[in-house]
Amino acid sequence: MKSRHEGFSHKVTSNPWGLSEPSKVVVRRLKDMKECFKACEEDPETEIYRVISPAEEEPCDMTYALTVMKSGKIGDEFFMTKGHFHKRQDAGEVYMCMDGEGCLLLQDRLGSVIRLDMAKDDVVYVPPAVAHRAVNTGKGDFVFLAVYSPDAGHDYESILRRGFAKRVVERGGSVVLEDS
Ligand code: PAN
Ligand code: ZN
Repeated sequence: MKSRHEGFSHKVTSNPWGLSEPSKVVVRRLKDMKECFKACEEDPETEIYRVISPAEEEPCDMTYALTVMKSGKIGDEFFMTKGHFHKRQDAGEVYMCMDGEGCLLLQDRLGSVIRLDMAKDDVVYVPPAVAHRAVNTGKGDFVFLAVYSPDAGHDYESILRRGFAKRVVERGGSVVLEDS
């Protein structure tokens, strides 16, 4: 394995979307995130998204991960990520949209939410200390690269307990942000 001090690189591949080797893949299915959707009658094995990241284990100060989210809905809610705060309060992140259309929900510790739309070639800064969730509102895969510090840590529990105050749903063919 190459040392991280030598740098590392990957190709973002399309068709299918992914990262070149050496990389690892985590698949999130409906059964892994039932608490996130209001309805969950769909097949628990339904893949919602996958996260592909470098396979190297050596510690480093920056890394990246590619998220590939399918298009679809559970009930009236668009496919989305679980969402998390970073454990480190000073750790922000940059998202770059490679394909598709969607949005990011950012929720602060007081529960206020903003929605930032994202489409191919958009770059978005996610500030520290906000929970962030990506939502695929388009008809194809929603693909984005996240660049962050691996020691930021992912805190899923805090936002799961409280929940996002808004959800992204389809109403009469339109994408709508409504109170949870
Ligand atoms: C992203 C997310 C990725 C999956 O790389 O981890 O999109 O979302 P969840 O982690 O909420 O399941 C990121 O924000 N990293 O910090
Ligand atoms: Zn993050």
